[in-house]
Amino acid sequence: ICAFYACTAERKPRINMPTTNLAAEGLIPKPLKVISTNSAFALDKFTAIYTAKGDTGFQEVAEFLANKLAQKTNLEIPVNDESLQTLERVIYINKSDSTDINTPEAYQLYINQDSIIINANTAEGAFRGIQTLRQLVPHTSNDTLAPHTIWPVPTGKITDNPAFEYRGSMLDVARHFFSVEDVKKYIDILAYYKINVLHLHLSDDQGWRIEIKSWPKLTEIGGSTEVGGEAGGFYTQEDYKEIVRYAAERYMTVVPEIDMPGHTNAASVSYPFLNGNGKTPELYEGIEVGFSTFDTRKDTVYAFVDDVVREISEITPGPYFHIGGDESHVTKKDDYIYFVNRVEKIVQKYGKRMIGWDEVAVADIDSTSISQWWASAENAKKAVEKGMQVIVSPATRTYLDMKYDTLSKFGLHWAAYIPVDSAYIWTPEGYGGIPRENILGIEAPLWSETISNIDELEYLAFPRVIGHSELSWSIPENRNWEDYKVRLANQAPFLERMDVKYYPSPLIDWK
Ligand code: TNX
Repeated sequence: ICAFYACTAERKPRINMPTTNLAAEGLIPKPLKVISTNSAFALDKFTAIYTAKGDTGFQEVAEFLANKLAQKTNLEIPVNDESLQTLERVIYINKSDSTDINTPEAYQLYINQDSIIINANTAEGAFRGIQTLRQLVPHTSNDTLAPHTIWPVPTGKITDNPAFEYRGSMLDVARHFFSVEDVKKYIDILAYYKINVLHLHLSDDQGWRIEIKSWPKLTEIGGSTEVGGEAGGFYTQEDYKEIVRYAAERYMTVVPEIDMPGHTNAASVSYPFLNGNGKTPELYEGIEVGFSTFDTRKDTVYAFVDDVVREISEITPGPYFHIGGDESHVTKKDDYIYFVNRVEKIVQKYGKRMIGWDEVAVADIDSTSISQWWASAENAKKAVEKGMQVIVSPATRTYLDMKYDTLSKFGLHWAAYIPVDSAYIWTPEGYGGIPRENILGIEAPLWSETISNIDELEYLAFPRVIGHSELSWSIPENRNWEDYKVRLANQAPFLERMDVKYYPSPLIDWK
């Protein structure tokens, strides 16, 4: 006997939802605006996802969400399944032309009792929005509120938009090589925190890590070792494309860096004509800096640079090419300026915007090029005078290779000890007097002299880079250490489920 009321009740169970507070959820980075409506959406086996049809990327974003929710909950949530007759609980991912959502990464997330609606102008915005939703799904299910398992998601409205368009982390794969799998794991975790740039430091004195078809010895010889003398490694162009593809699936831009004219020992060992310091180069496995340089007055050096920039640019969809330019201590100043001027033109010829470490601002550089401030306030000022955008990466705050404290197992400490609070409590807006409009964003570099595997990488990067994600996404009014600290503690279940070997800083009351 199935009275109408009872059937409905069985098919679409009425669930008495607990009182919730969306605004008190442990979201990182903190969204722009959150309004709580204090009920819950019961994510369960009756939930389906639908997207705008025919809009590029939205279907993929929905499938990404379904996949991640399956990993977390074991639910198999259908995406755009037309055969479902009655919609029980629905997640809509909509393309919206609303002018309230006025940047590509902006989104609105409306969570009601029976539906979740994500509005974005672009699939990229929708992708950022689903990261917020992923964070709102509880780590453990509730088996008592309903006759079946549910994951209650707090109701309310979120309006969100990033403070900075460039939110990055750098990985040094030159001092120690990291496999494609390792890099993918790093990308996947960063994307959860809405980081949208991965800068790969692909060459240095100790290793050349990317296949250049026209100069095969770079990887054959230059890629053969790393710090400490272990066998280095390199990415074939196919490997690199796979990293780029995986990042793009997460709306993350890969910025390739070939560090020049200093930090080039591995290149000069492979092709000794490149060398400008008069020494016969040998493979280098130490951690000194500043001893190598290209011969910046030789045309053949520029033919080489042209090939390298061309081949890498061809497989890099993102708009940037990083030429390094740091610590060229054995390059004469005039030679250095001449080099950066010429290489900037090569980068532009291949359709890319040049990024360089802060030293490049001494050259006659174009306002479209970008300076990455790591050490010198004077160089940063020069960049601003030239009308350049600046990426803020102060070594004392953002260097992920700095030790947390004297007890840290890995890391250096030439710039500072950087405990988790010190990495977070500073203001990138107007940092060092740079006008806000000149700041493109923030990047946290992870140099790898002292780390040689993914566990060690994760120990240094996490949890600090999570704080950098908030500094680059959330506005200053929404940032507060005491509040952040609690939200960070709540990341432990996610990090553990993802098998991230984060440093359990004693400053945080981990859950
Ligand atoms: C300085 S930061 C460097 C790197 C080192 C790092 C170690 C920068 C542009 N150059 O070559 O790996 O310090 O912390």
